[in-house]
This record gives sequence, C-alpha cells and structure tokens, in this order.
Amino acid sequence: MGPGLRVAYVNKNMDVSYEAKKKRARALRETVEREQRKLQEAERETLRLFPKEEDQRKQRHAEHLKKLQQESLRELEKLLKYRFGDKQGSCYFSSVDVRDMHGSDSGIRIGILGPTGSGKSSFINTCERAIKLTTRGSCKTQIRGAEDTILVEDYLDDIEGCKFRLVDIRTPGFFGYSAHFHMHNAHVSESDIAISNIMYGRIRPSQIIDFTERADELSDSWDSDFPHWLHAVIFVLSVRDPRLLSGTHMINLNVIREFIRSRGMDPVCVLTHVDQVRDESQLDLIKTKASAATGSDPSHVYFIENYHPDHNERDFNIELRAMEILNSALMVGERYVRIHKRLVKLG
Ligand SMILES: Nc1nc2c(ncn2[C@@H]2O[C@H](COP(=O)(O)OP(=O)(O)OP(=O)(O)O)[C@@H](O)[C@H]2O)c(=O)[nH]1
Ligand SMILES: [Mg+2]
Repeated sequence: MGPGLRVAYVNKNMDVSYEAKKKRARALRETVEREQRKLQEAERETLRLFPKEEDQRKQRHAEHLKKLQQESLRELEKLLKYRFGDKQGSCYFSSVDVRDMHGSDSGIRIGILGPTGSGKSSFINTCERAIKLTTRGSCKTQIRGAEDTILVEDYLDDIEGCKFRLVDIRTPGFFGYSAHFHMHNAHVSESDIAISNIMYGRIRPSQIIDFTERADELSDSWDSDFPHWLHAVIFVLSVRDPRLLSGTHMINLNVIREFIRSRGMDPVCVLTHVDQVRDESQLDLIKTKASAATGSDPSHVYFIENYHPDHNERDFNIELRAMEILNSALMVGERYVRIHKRLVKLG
C-alpha cells in the first residue's frame, strides 16, 4: 500500500447510541404495523367490493357455461327449423328439380359409417342428446351382431318436422371385407353391391340382409326413390385405432371412398376418442391420415369426445361440436343433391 493511503474499517453502528437504535427499531416496527394495517384494510375493501376469489372463479365459470348454453340453444333452434336448401340458399337449386326433397319427410339422410367400435352409435347418441336435450341417447352401443350382415337403423326420425336423419350403418367386418375384395379384385362387384344397397337406400329400416344379396332391383326410374338414398356420409373413425396411422384404413376404405367420391359426394369425417390422445402433437398427422383414408376435405374432418359412460354429464362443448358436424353434413348433403339432380337432368 502506498504512503498516505489508509484503509479504515468503519463500524457504522459504533457511533449510534443504544437509545437511537431502540428508536429506530420502534419506528421500523411501527412502519411494518402500519403497512400490515394498510394491507388488511385493502383486503377488507376488496372483499367488500368483490366476492371471495373462489366465488369469483365460480362466477366466471358459470358465466362461461351460460354463454355456451346460449350458443348451444341458438344452434339447436336453427337445426330444428332446418328446411332442405337452407344451407346453400334457394338460388343454388334454381336449375334443378328438388321438389321431392322439399316434400320429403326425412329430408337429408346422413349415413354414419365406420369400423366396429369406432364410436358410431356413441356419436349418434351424442347428437341425439344435443338435439333432443335428453340425458341419454337411444342408440345401443357396443352391441354384437353377425359378422356378415349390414344393419341399418334411422335416428332422429321421432322428432316431428326434423328434416334430417342419422342412419346408423352397422357393418361388422365390412371394412376388412371390403379391403379383401379390393385385394382380390375379382369380387369388387360384390362389394359394390353391398355399398350400393346402403347408399341407394335399398335396405329398409330394421331390415337385415347379407352382404352380397341384392336388396332390391333398381326401379324403372332410378331417381324415383332419391329421398330414400343417403345424401351425405359421415365416416366415424377412432383416433386410438392403430389402422389409421399404419395406413390400413387407406386400403380398407378404398372401395367405399371411391364409390362415394366418384358420385360427387364429399364425405365428412369424425374422429372419436380424442380424450384418449396423450400426445397432442399427433393430432395433425391423425387428421391428415383420416382425410386421406376417407377422402374428406381436411376442413370436413372433426375431432370429438363423444358422451361415454365416464363422461356422461351435460357438456355444451361436446354438443356444439356435434351440431357443427351435423351442419357440415347438411351442407355437403345439399351439394350432393344438386350434383345428382344435374345428372338426372342431363339424362
Ligand atoms: N372415451 C371415449 N369413449 C368412446 C368415445 N366414443 C365411443 N366411446 C366408447 O367406445 C366404445 C364403442 O363405441 P360404439 O358407439 O358402440 O361403437 P360403434 O361404432 O357403434 O360400434 P359397432 O356398433 O359395433 O359397429 C363404447 O364403449 C363407447 O362408450 C369417445 O369419444 N371417447
Ligand atoms: Mg354401434
């Protein structure tokens, strides 16, 4: 250290007297007490102005639910008032004759197709609960049937004036069967018979037929039974089905996808069991695969958690999603009607 320089250790409290320290401590205690009183006062004021935080949270939740419920009721009202043509507007059909559709009691018939256990019946029940405001749907889930039969059943036909139907198409084994046909090309025509029986409404409600049995001969005028046809198709696949990502569904659905697309119908695809997806980053890939397998435009691919035994309490999000899907099916259904009617006109 150089000359003239010193290091001094300063005890900064050395020159503070005991009395002064006591005074400072008292002042500090008083300041703390004052601040605490201020905080308590502010808290009391907050509690006076607002309910407790938990109550606030509940209130916010209740308001959110109320909004969803209102939205859900608005959508339901629109669906119950739905008349054929509402989605596309009357001009859309100006060049074709759609009197049969206007006069039809059943309106747009939406076929629900998909592999066994994919959640078709549960989806129908979810729609029923949304449309009928009931606590359970009437479609039986997880029922077993003979492997080689197609069973068709109408739903929503018990609502007076409802201008669309959901048609549950139980085809145990059909998708594997159809793939088998496809791979052994010789039998494709048999598969086509099964599909046309379904699409052209040749299987009457509750009738059971064999795959390859022709249900009905084509009537003289092939358009005469048009209101009975399926006008839209919703493919129901489960996100937990490994055949989706492996590409097997791409093959399984080949025949039916081509049948539908070649007739100008845009299918809708519903992906169930979304509550069981652990890795949300998979959703995009699942959607792409489902779109390719079903031939549905990606904008017509929807994820849903159906009502199921572990999720049975009313959920407006579920019901809103179901109604969104129904609206989408009505939209593509009306489009298909015009395509078909134009073909009829062209002869
Ligand atoms: N967690 C969950 N379970 C579901 C969902 N959808 C359906 N399930 C359950 O999946 C099982 C099969 O559903 P179903 O509706 O019977 O399937 P399906 O397509 O009608 O089957 P088949 O009539 O045999 O062709 C049932 O146990 C349902 O409760 C969903 O979104 N989430
Ligand atoms: Mg079923």
